[in-house]
Amino acid sequence: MDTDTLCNKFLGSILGTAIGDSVGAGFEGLQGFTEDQVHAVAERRKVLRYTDDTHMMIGVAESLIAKSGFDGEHMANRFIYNYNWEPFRGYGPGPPRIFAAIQEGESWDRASEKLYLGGSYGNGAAMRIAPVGLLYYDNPQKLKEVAYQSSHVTHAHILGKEGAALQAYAVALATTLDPTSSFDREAFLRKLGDFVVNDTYKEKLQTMEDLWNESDKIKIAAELGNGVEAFNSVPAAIFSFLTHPNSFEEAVVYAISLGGDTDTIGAMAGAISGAYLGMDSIPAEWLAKLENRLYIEPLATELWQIKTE
Ligand code: R7I
Ligand code: MG
Ligand code: MG
Repeated sequence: MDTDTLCNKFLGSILGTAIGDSVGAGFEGLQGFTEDQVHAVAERRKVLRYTDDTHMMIGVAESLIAKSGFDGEHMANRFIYNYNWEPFRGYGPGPPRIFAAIQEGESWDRASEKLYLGGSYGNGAAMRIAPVGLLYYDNPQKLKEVAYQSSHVTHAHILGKEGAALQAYAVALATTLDPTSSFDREAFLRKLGDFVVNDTYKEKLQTMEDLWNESDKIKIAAELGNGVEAFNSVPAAIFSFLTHPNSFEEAVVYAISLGGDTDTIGAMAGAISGAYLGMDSIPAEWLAKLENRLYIEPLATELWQIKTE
């Protein structure tokens, strides 16, 4: 792959996260709305404002860039710094409690273990993982290691980490593929199944085989999940991409129309689709309205520079 194409894919995945998040944000917690309504909201909005999903993805990217790789203490401090500036971004309940504990002296790699019983399995680690999927797109073992480590800052539960690793790997696989060749859905799904170790995720991936032609979104949400848990949202995002591989807009709008945790499922579908199709596939009128685009976009090029220098 030539380096310009790779750069376009990095941009597509980073901006795709932010677009999916900000278009989906208006529907969080809702159910039973149509794809037309999603299109209409995206068009009507003057500014597409993002939430914690993008805000934390920015933190992951900033830290990977500053350290040319993973540094847990640095990433934790970056999350805290960003949160303290903009606490209003709709964070889940866990991360702010962890940030407070670290600021009170707890070590960055222990604070998350005290949340819930054995750590959070919320989707907060998966929603922000695109930069890890991109930086290690050609090294699945390292990708898994860094996905787990970066998750651990806030999500110590194995299902939270595994969901993040699976989402990162989907971004990575999408990055490796040429979108001008025909898309092999079964091969993509098989690779995800071989990568993931946890049965909860293996079973969700298998379930997809029976859902390719299912039009009832309530049934799809019931089978794959559309909630705030990593295992109830990463599969839905992957499924949205796999059923709409050739259009960023269709993949993201479909993901959001599944309802529930719409900003997050939209963000993760956008990350995968953008990594496959590249930034040029994202509707220009959406990109033009994205809050802070001028800050977010260079993060993608800086990650690409680290990768290609
Ligand atoms: O995962 P997290 O950062 O939340 C991300 C979500 C996304 O939808 C964002 O868009 C934003 O809206 O929030 O926050 P956590 O608090 O770690 O986890 C989210 C939720 O998952 C928690 O509030 C719990 O409801 C649930 N959860 C658990 N419930 C029981 N037992 C996570 N871990 C557990 C658990 O171990
Ligand atoms: Mg959010
Ligand atoms: Mg959400």
